[in-house]
Amino acid sequence: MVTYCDVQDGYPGMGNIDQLPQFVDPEGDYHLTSQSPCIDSGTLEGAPADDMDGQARPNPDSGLVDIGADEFYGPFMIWPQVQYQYQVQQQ
Ligand SMILES: [Ca+2]
Ligand SMILES: [Ca+2]
Repeated sequence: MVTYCDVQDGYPGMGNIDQLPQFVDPEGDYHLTSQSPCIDSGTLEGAPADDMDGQARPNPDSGLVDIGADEFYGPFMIWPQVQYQYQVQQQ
């Protein structure tokens, strides 16, 4: 039974969507970006308490779970090296 998943070409099941997940890198970085339709489209039912980063879900606390292995916390909390580069460019 597939529910609350993002499936290419769609899939019957409650909560399933068929949209580009807007991964950071579809070739290997399956973190969600802020534009992802997966954000807050999932369900706590059957979802692990932590995402693949070890971050608690759902985020925000009273909010909804994101579809997929990642719970979106904002890019600067996920990738410290990106934040570092951003700060360097600002100087
Ligand atoms: Ca969320
Ligand atoms: Ca995450």
